[in-house]
Amino acid sequence: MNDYDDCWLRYDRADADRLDSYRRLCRHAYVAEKSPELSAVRDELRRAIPGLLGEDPHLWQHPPSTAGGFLAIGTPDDMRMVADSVPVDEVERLTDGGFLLRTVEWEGQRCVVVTAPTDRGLVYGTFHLLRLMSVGDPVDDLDVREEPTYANRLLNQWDTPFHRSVERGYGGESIFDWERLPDLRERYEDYARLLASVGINGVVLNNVNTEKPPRPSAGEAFDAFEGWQLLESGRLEAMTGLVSVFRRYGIRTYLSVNFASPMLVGGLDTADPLDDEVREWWREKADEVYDLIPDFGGFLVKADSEGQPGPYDYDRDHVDGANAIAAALDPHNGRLWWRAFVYGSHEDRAVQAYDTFEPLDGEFADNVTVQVKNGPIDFQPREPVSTLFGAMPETDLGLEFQITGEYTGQGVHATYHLPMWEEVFEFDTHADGQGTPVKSLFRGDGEGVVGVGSVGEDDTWTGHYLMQSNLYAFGRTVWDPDRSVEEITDEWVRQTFGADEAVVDAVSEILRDSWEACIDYETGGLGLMHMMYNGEALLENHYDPSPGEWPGYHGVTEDGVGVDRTSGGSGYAPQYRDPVAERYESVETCPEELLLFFHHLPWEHELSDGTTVVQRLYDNLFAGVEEVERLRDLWRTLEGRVDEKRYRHVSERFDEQVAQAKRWRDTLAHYFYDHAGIPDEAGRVPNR
Ligand code: GCV
Repeated sequence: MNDYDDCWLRYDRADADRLDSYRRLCRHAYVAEKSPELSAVRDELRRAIPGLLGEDPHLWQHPPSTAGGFLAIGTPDDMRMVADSVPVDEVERLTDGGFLLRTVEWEGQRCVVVTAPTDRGLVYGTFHLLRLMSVGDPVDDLDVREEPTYANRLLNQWDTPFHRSVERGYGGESIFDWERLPDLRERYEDYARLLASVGINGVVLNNVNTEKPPRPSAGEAFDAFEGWQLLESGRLEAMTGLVSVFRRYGIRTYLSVNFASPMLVGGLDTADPLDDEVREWWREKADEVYDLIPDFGGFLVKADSEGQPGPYDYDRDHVDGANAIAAALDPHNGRLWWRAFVYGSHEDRAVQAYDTFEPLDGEFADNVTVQVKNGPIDFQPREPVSTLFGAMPETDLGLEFQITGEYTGQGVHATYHLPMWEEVFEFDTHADGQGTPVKSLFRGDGEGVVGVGSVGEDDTWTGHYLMQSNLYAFGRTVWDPDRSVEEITDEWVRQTFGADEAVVDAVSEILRDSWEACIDYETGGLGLMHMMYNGEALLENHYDPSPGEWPGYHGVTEDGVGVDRTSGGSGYAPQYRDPVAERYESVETCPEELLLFFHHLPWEHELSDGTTVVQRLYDNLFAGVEEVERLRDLWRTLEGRVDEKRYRHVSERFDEQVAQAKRWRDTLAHYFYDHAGIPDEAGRVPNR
């Protein structure tokens, strides 16, 4: 028994009404044996069946003839019984990861068949079946056909090897004990299970920040192990066991690498991407990696951003930089993920990514994916979507979401990101005419969706029991962005907390309403953002309110609030296609929830319902706190219905969240009042 939580893979006893049928169909399992993935499937049945059915599974190496019913898991090639009972051509047409679940008659027995064209698909199909039983769905008449929407569904760990820390991680230290590799921990496998159970098929093991500036001068040693060192030969060898753990669950491994690796790891005196020796160094390094890890996914690079080196150091552009590394990966079918999160000369950072990358469309090598954050700033509680989506038709793009709650209350506040991700997915980019939502993009073989991870060594994994939901929801929505928020949330709650309808309703409501509450108390709404503490003293914590620090992000002055990002301002709005650009350009048509992101307006500007901007900001701040109090009270109704440990943990965090939300409300309300000089009509903002 581990101390840490099982999250949604609890496999508690199935509902009594279903138990007979589950036992009849799934207690006996005939599972193909040929691959590591199938041994993971068998292990999962050994874990799940005793819990769900209250009986040990009986695992067979041939179809049992007297069981009366059984579960069969294998490809049609693996098992004649499967080939005889499902339409093989339908299975073969499924994309990698896709699977079928069917309840069939076979030689007088009723059987559940899990089949797929690949072993990875069998892993997903097995987890799908176990999920159905965990939420109490019937399995005696199954006809399920599933395929992942995006080819690449990646997790980006921001785990920093030195000190085992996780940048912006609130679930404790990194679970990866780099110094002790090749020794493995059981936790690696449990993490791989969690990821595979929601369809993640790639993991970048280390932080995109692979170097901690400043670099020591020549002759001086680095004082700590840094991420770039994972490319050293000994480190790569030590990593192969960890890679196998993920491989068993159909997950490919990737590494974040430093652009200056030829110097740092290779001892060259340049990392110029057009230098022959540098290119040769990357080639040899890629060959070495693939010798050790033949199914290695590729590299991820953060270049020319926040102190990380990049092509600009050599007067080269991002195409030069990316293509040099991609060329080394290409013979091995490896992929380079190259982040668009770059800084530059613009006063308004929002315009930077598009200005830098859009002109380079069509120039990146075929095995480069440009990875773009969902919004133009930095994972704020609400941002408009990035203008790059749909703007680079000749380039493979990846969409980057943040699972961890860097700006949404971290490990303390219950802020569910799925409604935000749904808003992003549904946004119509008009890239290919009306009806080109974000979710319709990223469908190429080299494209996909990426989530910045949230787990750590804490017993809860994510630092907050309720925030395990973000990891779950990320995988499920990226598997199928058409699945509704309600459906995904309901699945998660039932697997995590059981079938008590009062619990299901309350937890679902808490999650559903939490994001809007956070926007209200952390920003006042209307598209304001980035008022978080960013100073050195608290390690740029991005948690406490500090609106005076970065006025450029919210544009608060004595005459008004908001940032002019129209064509007369920083020029961000015109980066969208029409009619989106036109909609944002005008104060009249700009949606209120983003109004101050695009426009600097007088404090007394009237909104559509006649309320002034400043009054709406006050109202939202107070409403946000009231909402969190309501959600806390809703959680309190669950005392005695949820186990004591999780009940108390969440209750304590809610108390802290309410206190912190009040701190935000009061700080921002005073800040607005100090600049606007206009009192709250309801008299709630006292003079200081
Ligand atoms: C990994 C923000 C975060 C940084 C993060 C960076 C990035 O600036 O605060 O911690 O660095 O984004 O996405 O690269």
